[in-house]
Amino acid sequence: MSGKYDATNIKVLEGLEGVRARPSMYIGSTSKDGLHHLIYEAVDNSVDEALAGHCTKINVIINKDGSATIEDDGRGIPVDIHPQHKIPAVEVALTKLHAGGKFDKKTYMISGGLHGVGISVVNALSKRLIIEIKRGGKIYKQEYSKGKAKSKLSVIGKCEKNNTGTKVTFFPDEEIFSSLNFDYKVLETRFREISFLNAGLKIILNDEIKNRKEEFFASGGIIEFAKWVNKSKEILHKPIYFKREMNNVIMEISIQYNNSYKETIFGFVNTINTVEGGTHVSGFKTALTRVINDYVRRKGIIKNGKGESLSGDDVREGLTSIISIKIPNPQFEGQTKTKLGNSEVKGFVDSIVTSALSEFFEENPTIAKKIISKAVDAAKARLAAKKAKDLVRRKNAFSLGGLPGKLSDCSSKKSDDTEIYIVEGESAAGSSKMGRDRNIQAILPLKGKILNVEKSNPTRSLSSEEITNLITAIGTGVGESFNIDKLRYNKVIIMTDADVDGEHIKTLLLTFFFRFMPHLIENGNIYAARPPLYRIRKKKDYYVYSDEELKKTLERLGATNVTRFKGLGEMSAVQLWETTMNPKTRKLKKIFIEDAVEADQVFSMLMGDDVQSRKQFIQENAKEAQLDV
Ligand code: 0RA
Repeated sequence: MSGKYDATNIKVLEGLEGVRARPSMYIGSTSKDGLHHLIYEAVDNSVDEALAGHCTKINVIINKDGSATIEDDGRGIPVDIHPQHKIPAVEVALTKLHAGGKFDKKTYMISGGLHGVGISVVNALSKRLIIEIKRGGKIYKQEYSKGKAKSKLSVIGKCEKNNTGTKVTFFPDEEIFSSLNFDYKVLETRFREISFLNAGLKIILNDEIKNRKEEFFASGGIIEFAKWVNKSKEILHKPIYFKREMNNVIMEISIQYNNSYKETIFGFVNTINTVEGGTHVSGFKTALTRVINDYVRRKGIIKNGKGESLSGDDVREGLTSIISIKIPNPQFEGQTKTKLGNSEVKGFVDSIVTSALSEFFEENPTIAKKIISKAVDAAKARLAAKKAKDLVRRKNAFSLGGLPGKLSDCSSKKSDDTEIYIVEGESAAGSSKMGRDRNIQAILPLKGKILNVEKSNPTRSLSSEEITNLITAIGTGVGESFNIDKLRYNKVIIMTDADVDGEHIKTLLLTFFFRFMPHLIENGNIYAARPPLYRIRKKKDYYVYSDEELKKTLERLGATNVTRFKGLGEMSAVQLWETTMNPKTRKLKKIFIEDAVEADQVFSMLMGDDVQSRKQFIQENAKEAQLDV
């Protein structure tokens, strides 16, 4: 970090009380994300031990009693007395914040850990933590609570000398966290990622509550990652892979094109997903565009001779790429500290990709041709799409105020507090127009299912009427011409029936936003409305939003009178307002690209051509989808 005052400086000044006083500063939030961060933090410590070459397996258990256990087969945290602190080294690690230089930093050349805050933060935010260490033929144990040792480190047994490792079990403190439930899917996604990024490391996730268990292991590392991302797509070639090491920087890249229109680049720095990109990603992009254009020119592939180049977007259409670099001193920038700032990295990645990829193309002309012909097609489509877009713009310039006729706009022009509901079906649109707060809520009705954007090329989707209505109403434009300042509403709320059709329409819309306005998702502007599933009548009306809640409420009220809402259209304007639209009482689900990997998988599976995995996914998720979203 630079010389500014920031979280890192303050961390050094405070003790573990500081962590409890301001937990979000260390783990991002105290909601679901923060809760999961505790597990990541513990797992990252074990991954560090694996990076140092001493650990091959990490067990993560979600226990029935609400705790989580992370166990590794590393060397075991040292237990000898720390010379300055006069307590066992493990106790230092657990009770001293950011105990920098606590251990020989050389074993930690490359450190993962989202913010590298360490295991002491997990301890500080747990009402109880138990650590067990196997080291030197002995088994040690110690208990903690809210960051403080509750017992002395003691030997509780013996083991084989070569049987070593660390096991941490912690109970997140309900005084700190608003949610205490670990989410299998969230953990699954992250552990899969970690296993791809650490070839040969095995992570076993065992959820004792949901009775689910899975092993994540990728001997091929990021080669398998690229294959996994592309697994429901039609691929053009085997993954291209290279790895180079120089001046303590390790760079690994895998590249595999598929025949879709989407670009998927995942960048990682020390196994941290750099969602906002950074110098490693931009170095890669620059090199890719240059290498492909050079090759095209050298081989005289584009014959029209106008000297037109392929753009970056052209050469990245259908590209899946994983860039993983490991560097000693990463500098993270950006809103969520997930953008790599180290300027020296750009040139490093650029020069390595340039030489490695040129060489690869020379040696594999058939693959080179496939990739280039895809990029040339993309360039043609780009020009066609531009024409289509100009057409849309012209058309809009002639219509009233430029806004679609179907839009019932709100009266406020201040985009900060306005909302647009995108509503499925005629009757629901009618009730929502009557029930809404006209001042701030606009309604855009949708006619049935919008065009499936993944299956059509950009030119076609951008000229469909439902989509142009959506684009004009939202105001930002799409793709390269996207401009967040032109956003006409602060919240874009998708309101569909709580049934299978509604889910499908919602997914279509999300695909649209994901492909054409991903910034709106990142920026937190996209929401799904949550209409109630049931009404319970007992003296007054109660609305419930899930089956679980239904069970609880029926028990609590001792009621039996239940109506299931089949669709939004069944609700009156007043009911719709009270249950789903009133900002004071409604439930909204914010849409995140919490993990772009997962989202991409789901989107292509649901939208793409692979019918088999789509069916399987829907069967597995049908019930949950209705509850969660
Ligand atoms: C520093 C030194 C050594 C091990 C560890 C840290 C270590 C930390 C964690 C945290 C979770 N699992 C871990 N496993 C190991 C060992 C130094 C030595 O034995 O020479």
